[in-house]
Amino acid sequence: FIKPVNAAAIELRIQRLLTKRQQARFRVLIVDDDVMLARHYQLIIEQAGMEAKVVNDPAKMLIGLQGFQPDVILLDVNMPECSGPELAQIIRFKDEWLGVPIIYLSSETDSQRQLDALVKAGDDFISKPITDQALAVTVFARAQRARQLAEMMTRDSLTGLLQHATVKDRLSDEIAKAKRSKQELVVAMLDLDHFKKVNDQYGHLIGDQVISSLANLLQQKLRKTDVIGRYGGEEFLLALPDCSLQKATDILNNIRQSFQAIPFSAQEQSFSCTFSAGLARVDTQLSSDENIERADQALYKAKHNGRNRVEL
Ligand code: GH3
Ligand code: MG
Ligand code: MG
Ligand code: MG
Repeated sequence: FIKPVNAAAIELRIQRLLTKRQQARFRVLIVDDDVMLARHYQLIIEQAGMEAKVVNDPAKMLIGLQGFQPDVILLDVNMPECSGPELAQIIRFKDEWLGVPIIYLSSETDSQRQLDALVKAGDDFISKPITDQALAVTVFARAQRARQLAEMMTRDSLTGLLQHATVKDRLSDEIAKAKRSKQELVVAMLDLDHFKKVNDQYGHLIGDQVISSLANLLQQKLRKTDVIGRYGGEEFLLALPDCSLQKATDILNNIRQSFQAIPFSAQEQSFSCTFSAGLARVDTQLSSDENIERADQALYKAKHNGRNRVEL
């Protein structure tokens, strides 16, 4: 029943398609009450270089989702206790799973019933028979697209930096890591100085260019392991792992001076811009919000003490 797949060729092609960021293998959750069939799909998916997990009991699907965090769900349509479309509706009910593609895989050939399933919830309908290779490639393409979109959602569109919610999540991750490794972690909050004046004088588009320039500079000057986010309009949140307060102060002062030296031009005038920064050594006993609050207080001090400076 389980026949070998021409998987080596598929896997080779797939691995070449993967970019560096996507190297974590795609995860596929297979929900099918037919144990043998589900196992067969699992083999096809695994042989094509992806990870697969099988859930035979629809009641256990949510646990499967939670633990496995799939990139794609391959869903049977006809199951005794709960139909595929009903399950898909339950999945779609949770924001957390909104972006995960649901592909029905069934021998249902009635197009009206296929349509009904897709209208309820779900993204694709694969009707059998389908070749192993076509199944693997379809699932792979869906997973790849879902990853790209998920990655895009974490980024701020103007600067390409992590957006507000994501940078907060990453800070929490770093705090947990620092707690385990007992390494120093610094959190920093940056805010452009008198930015309202830049907007008022030169317009919002020029203001946006200033924001982008600072974002580029931060990406150039900081390490790959540092976390850089656009926290708000002209505010940036950084997490610098394995870094002392002194080192962080030096780094931020260096960036501050480089930024100040960038010439912007608008309306046949040249102008420069500055930012202020507040730093705090992360206290792993405190929440990420409380740590951000401490960096914010230091930022307030930098503003109060005249701007264009770094304070603790
Ligand atoms: P301070 O030195 O005290 O920070 O003065 P400020 O004028 O920079 O004051 P504040 O930080 O409160 O003001 C932020 C301003 O930044 C308000 C808003 O017009 C502008 N801003 C926020 N987001 C954007 C954006 O995405 N693009 C542009 N061009 N301006 C923005
Ligand atoms: Mg079935
Ligand atoms: Mg501000
Ligand atoms: Mg400001």
